[in-house]
Amino acid sequence: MKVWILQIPRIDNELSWGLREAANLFEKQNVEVEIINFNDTMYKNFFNTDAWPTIEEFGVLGQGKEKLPMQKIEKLFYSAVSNVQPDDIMLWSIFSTESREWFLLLNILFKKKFKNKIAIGGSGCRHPGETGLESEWGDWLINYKLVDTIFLGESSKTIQEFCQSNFTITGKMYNQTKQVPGLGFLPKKLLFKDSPFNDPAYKSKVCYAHIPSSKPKEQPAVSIHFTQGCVKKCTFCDVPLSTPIWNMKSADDVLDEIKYYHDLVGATYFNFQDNTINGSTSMFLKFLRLLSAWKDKENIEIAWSGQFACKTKSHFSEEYFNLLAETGAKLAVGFDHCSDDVLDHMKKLYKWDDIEWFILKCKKHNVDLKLAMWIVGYPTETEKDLAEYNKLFNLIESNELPISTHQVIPCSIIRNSPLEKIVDIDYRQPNNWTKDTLTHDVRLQRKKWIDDKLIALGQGYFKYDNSKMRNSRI
Ligand code: B12
Ligand code: SF4
Repeated sequence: MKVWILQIPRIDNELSWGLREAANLFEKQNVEVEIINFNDTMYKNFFNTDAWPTIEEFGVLGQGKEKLPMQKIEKLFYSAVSNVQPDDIMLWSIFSTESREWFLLLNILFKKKFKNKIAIGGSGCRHPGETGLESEWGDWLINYKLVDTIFLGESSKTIQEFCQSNFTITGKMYNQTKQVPGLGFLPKKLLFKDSPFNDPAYKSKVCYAHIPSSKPKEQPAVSIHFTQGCVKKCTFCDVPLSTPIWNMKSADDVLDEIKYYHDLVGATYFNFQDNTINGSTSMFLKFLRLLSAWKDKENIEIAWSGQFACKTKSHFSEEYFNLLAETGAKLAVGFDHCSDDVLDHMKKLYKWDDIEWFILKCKKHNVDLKLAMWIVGYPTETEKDLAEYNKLFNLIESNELPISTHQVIPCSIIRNSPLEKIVDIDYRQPNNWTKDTLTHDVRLQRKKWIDDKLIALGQGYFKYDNSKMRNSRI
């Protein structure tokens, strides 16, 4: 008996890190695993062909109406799964709900010819989080017998339980452990599963926020977990709902994992897949000190990237900024707004003054702000609040900022979040919510105003060629 994990098509051509972790968790239970990278197959066969725009749009929520080159896709798919045996288990990796149309299509093709048990898991299977769609989606899949088992969210315990039940558990499985679970320390063979797909046109198309652009070709982008959940409860965010318990590993444990990957494959670039890597200021500072001392001892250049929280000035020291720069930090920061009233309502716990100070400190110390994220159309955002974005534009005009890319995201309303109570929303069309005069169209106009300004100011933009992809959750 074998477990097959299939990577369904997604926006980029990378194999998801969670899928590798899942494969490793099965192997730890002595289950034989094989990965089918069907995403890569799609890229290799269709990228830069006439069919590509249709294929690229197909996975976007609500847009799967175009005609796909079905005959060729079917042929490629049946060839990819041709070695699956009747008693094997098929697992589908759903990285984000954006790819659910792909899941449905491939699952239906699979069901036509095979009778195997099917389970799904990945970050697109969360509980309850987002707009609540995941959970409902899960119920729907189970009702229509499209899947037998669903792994919602973090799966270190549930995969183990599933194996120990001899793969008989059905329905939705969910856990969030109180400690950071035993993830990571992946074997070498799982690190080099990256796509060999190497089209220069593709490279110029995608701007990675999480992957250092200077990564040497032969090195894998190694990912590491430091934390789970978040210390804050910002009103617009799904993390407090989908991963309510905050955990952080010790700085020493994380350094051990870094050393492990350095010894194993010479890795010097590390992506942290956390929601907030610096939730605990003291633990994170300890980590930076250890990391800096280690790279000095080894006499190597390193770089790392992660989602980093802006905080009030008192959380940062000169030493902190020096360490960020020395260890090659590439930070993705959700500053989220320029209006203090909106920041207060969001429960961000800092003000514009702190944001400005933080950005200028990064400039002074040469800390790379790889991505700055901004929210537009927050339910309480007035015209006056919106105009506060001029403070950002003025800052950009009078300084050369260390921000490589910006991303402006219209606010979405997470089910069961505090925002749900103050807007009019029908979750069958969750992006179409209103709050008085703040309609979908108004939010899009406001986004366009900020987008245009940033582009006119020559700012880098987090952009896929098909920018609809980035807007699909508006
Ligand atoms: C890194 C990241 C990215 C990177 C991915 C880089 C890469 N090559 O992998 C980039 C920037 C490209 C990206 C893009 C997007 N992302 Co993103 N991303 C993340 C982030 C920060 C980390 C994901 C990760 O690797 N975690 C570490 C792994 C180990 O955890 P995991 O994936 O959850 O895996 C565990 C379990 O899920 C399970 N598991 C995983 N796979 C499988 C498979 C099977 C079969 C089983 C049984 C179990 C299993 O086991 C693992 C161990 O417990 C998460 C937020 C977060 N902190 O998790 C958002 C997140 C996954 N992204 C999200 C979204 C929405 C997107 C975009 C759609 C954004 C957009 N509108 O463009 C795109 C879509 C990309 C796509 N579909 O192709 C959402 C997904 C929400 C949802 N339910 O759909 C998340 C959760 C953030 C959020 N809260 O909004 N993203
Ligand atoms: S700090 Fe970031 S991850 Fe944490 S709740 Fe706020 S938005 Fe979400």
